Amino acid sequence: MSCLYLVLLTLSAIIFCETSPNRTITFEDWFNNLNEEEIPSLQLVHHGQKSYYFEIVLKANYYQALQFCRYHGMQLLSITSNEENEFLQSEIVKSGIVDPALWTSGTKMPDGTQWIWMSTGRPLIYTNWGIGEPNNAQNEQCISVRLTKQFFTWNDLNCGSQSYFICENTWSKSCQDMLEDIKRTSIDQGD
Ligand SMILES: [Ca+2]
Repeated sequence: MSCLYLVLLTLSAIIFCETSPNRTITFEDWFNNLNEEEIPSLQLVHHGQKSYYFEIVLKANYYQALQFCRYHGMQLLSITSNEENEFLQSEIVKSGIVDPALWTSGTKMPDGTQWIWMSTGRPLIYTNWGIGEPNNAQNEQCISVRLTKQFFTWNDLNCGSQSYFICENTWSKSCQDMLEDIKRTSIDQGD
């Protein structure tokens, strides 16, 4: 995705501030109603050098979640630090989504043993598995995150499970500077 496109996407999100519809839609609903001439902008949350999109209406399996994120020029989530993990936890707390799992791009599908982030191809360094996880309870090769009343932890799940998910974009430094300029200008103009 080009830097210009990222900036335009962000501008669209700032200007239109779309909110999620108050209904659950299926992945098939979404896919069957795609309009290639008018790809909707997503409401992004910016943090550090990443932007995130929290999909908490549409449920999808792991592969469909990958597809959705790529359709919007994004990647399915990767988590590389405790600081990032804590930010994601705080955002999910704000969203009020307690209990449902959300897909990340974490998986061991390539060789069945090594956990990687599919979005970057890199192995997991930082982890935040729940107690007893990963347990491969039901042929579980994909990683979800989940907020319970007490904990925000990772769990391996069957990749065919239906879950919400989080997409991400990683910004270059120059893009980040442009984004900060746009936000400052937007605030100065009282938008
Ligand atoms: Ca598990």
